Amino acid sequence: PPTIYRKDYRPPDWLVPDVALGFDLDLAETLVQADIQVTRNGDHGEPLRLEGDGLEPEEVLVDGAASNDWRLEEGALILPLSGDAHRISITTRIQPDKNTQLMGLYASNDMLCTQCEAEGFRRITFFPDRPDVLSRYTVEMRADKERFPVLLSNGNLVREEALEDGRHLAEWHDPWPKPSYLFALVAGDLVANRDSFTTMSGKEVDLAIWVRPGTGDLERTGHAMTALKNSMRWDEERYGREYDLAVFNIVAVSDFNMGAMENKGLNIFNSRYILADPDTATDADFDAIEGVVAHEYFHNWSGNRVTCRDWFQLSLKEGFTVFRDQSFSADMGSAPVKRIEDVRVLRAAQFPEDGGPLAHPIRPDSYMEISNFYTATVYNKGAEVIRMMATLAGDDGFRKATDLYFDRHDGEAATCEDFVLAMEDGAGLDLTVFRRWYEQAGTPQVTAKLDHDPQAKTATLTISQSVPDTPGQSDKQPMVLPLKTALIDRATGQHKGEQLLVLEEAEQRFTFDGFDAPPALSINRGFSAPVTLSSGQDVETLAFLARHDDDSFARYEALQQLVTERLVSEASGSEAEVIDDAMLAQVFADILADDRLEEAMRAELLTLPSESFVGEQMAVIRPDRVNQARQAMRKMLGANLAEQWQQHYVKLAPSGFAMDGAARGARRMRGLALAYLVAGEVGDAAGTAHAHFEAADNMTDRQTALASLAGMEHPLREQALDAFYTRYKDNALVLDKWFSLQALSFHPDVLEHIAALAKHPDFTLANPNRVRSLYGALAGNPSAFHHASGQGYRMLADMVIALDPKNAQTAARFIPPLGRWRRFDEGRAGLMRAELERIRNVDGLSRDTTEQVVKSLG
Ligand code: HT7
Ligand code: ZN
Repeated sequence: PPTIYRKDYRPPDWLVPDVALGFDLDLAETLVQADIQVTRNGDHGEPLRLEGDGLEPEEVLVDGAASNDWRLEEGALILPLSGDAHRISITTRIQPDKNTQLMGLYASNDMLCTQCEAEGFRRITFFPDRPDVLSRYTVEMRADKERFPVLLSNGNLVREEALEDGRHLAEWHDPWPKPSYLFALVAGDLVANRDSFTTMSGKEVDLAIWVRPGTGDLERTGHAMTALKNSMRWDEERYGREYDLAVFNIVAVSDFNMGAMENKGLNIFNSRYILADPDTATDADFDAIEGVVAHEYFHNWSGNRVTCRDWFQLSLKEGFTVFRDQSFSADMGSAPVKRIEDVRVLRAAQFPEDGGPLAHPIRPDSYMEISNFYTATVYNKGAEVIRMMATLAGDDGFRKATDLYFDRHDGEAATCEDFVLAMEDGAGLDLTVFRRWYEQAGTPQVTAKLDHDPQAKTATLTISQSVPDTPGQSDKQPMVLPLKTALIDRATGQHKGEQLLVLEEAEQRFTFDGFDAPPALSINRGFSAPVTLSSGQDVETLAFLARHDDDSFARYEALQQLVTERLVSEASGSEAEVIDDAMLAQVFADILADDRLEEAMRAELLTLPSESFVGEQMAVIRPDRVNQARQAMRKMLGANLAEQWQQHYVKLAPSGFAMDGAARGARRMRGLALAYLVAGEVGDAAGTAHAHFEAADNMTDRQTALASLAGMEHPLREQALDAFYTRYKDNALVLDKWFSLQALSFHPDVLEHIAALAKHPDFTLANPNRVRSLYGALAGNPSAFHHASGQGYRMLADMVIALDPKNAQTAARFIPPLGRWRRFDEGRAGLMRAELERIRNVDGLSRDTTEQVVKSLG
């Protein structure tokens, strides 16, 4: 496939100020009538190019007269035009129920819905389908009233009419000019949870969350509605952003390639990010729903009112919006816990990407298929880059800068550079060097060394950085790294205040006065810069920080470092000085006994780093050895601290169900205590887990217990799995959990279980959530995926080959785990490569999967 380069950007030759769309909707065949006003943009003789993907025009009119003077080129319709302004009318016919790619107009559970970002609109009609062409849309929808009683599109409803033959019509008008990727329609038999919101200037907005009737889903929309109203208020208070239409609709659909979509005034969601009640959704699901609802709502300003000039600028809307949703969730719950979770996600998904064959800057220079660039780098590292600018600007400066950005670019398609300029002008910063974050891929490696001079009573901190080579980029420049730092007195546990050290060079020295004794170094507090940092501090210092650091993130980090260094040393057979069992158990015991800690934070501190994270720290990843070392550590901590876990387990037993922060924290900590009791084989572990399962009055407890049981060779395992299946077999989202937790288990036969689940009558490649529930879990379970036989790799590759012709986007997302082959021992690397080659050799492989496979093979 051809490569598209950022440097080749040219403004559009033709603009489209107004669009009128007519749809005669039906599952099998939909007629699309597009009337577009086009105006020549500048002085040139270029024809009008309207992108199309799999379309044939039935009729083309220019200013009302039939025209044959057009041609199709790579799917696009090319139309020479003599004047500077014309009206183009094009008729196309599409088959929604044959659309398995879930891009454009498609059918899901007898409902019709759209997904247009990034390039799906061209599957509906011919159009300059690029984000810098902004148009006002009027949409007329006609459909059978019984089968499609609800007809929704962007903006405001302006007309509704009954038609002949049981059909009806709805007309929607969106007054805000928008790019085609924000177009949406939904037609179906739906019911709504309705509410309203009064904006800061007193305007009333009708809110509705639409779901399928008769499924119990309507009763599961309350949490999403609360999240929506909280988001609307928060964006007013924190960013001064008010909602700008009289209605805000959300529709939940079961078949969706990603999480959700921010179409103007008509957000479309993967149902897993809308539907929740305590019986079917975990506390983590509730949090994810709050975060995604907020994310899509916040796009109304960061993405819709100010959109992207081209897809290379994707992080302009996504990085900024992730930062905004992270800040919102931090404000709604526990900010320190949220920060740790966000860093866990970054380290799990983005750091490996940054260190692998698919590494790219947050503003990529080129792509073959833009869908492959909805990545953890663009989203999560993009958010970290915004966070660093917010740290450098301070709260007031950041707010001034975002106000300036929204004022300057409202109604425009902007660039990342526009955002940085607004930061500079609004907050009075010089971001010349900082811009490298947009240009250079790779996670900076930072070394910090603290020296103490007893005579001068000074502590000198030497910090150095380097940015590793990544595909197509070497010899990188140093980055700007804002490092929040404190030097903690070991005797008192106090420090003289946190300082923001800004590293701009490859190496810098900072000297601090007034230290009689060597302090403990607390650096990158709050994870103020997205780097890997080694401070070379000894086990005693890290144990001290794990017990006493007043920055929650730094405290967590110290304990993670202690545990990770020990596991890496065991898995790689190194002789490094690492924490021993007794000391580690003592640190855990002290944290278990620390009565100032919130339970959620205690659980966060005591959760071991994942096998994948530990593996990533090794020169050559040995998944089996990491698994052995980590399981042994869990067992040791479970058994040595049995009494303490037991005490917490009993103390945190609920007297009834509640959803407040304290109750959720207690559930989490109690679940962790159960996991350690099971790992430590304390008493009748299976009996305890089964009792937890049986007593559960909510999905969080039920899933925690079932996940433990799923890893056991015990008759209670099957009993509990069967009971769960029987109870929830009609709820697709809960059944996804049933697939996932079996595939993620520590059971010795997990691979056979996964193979059997792939043949289960409830498994289907047609539903992306179901595919992810089984194969995402396979790829996320190192013992299964990296089984020395190569069977895990083979299963994943078989699935990709089967899925690619049906849903290329979802198939391509499973390539990166195989693309990590260079990090593994020779045997595994060879097996992984062989599977990539097998996929590459498939005839007719999609552009999406081809790009990922070719880049992964290198
Ligand atoms: N902006 C949305 C992106 C999205 C998407 C992209 C490609 C294919 C399907 C998709 N569905 C949604 C999601 C978001 O970041 O809000
Ligand atoms: Zn987004």
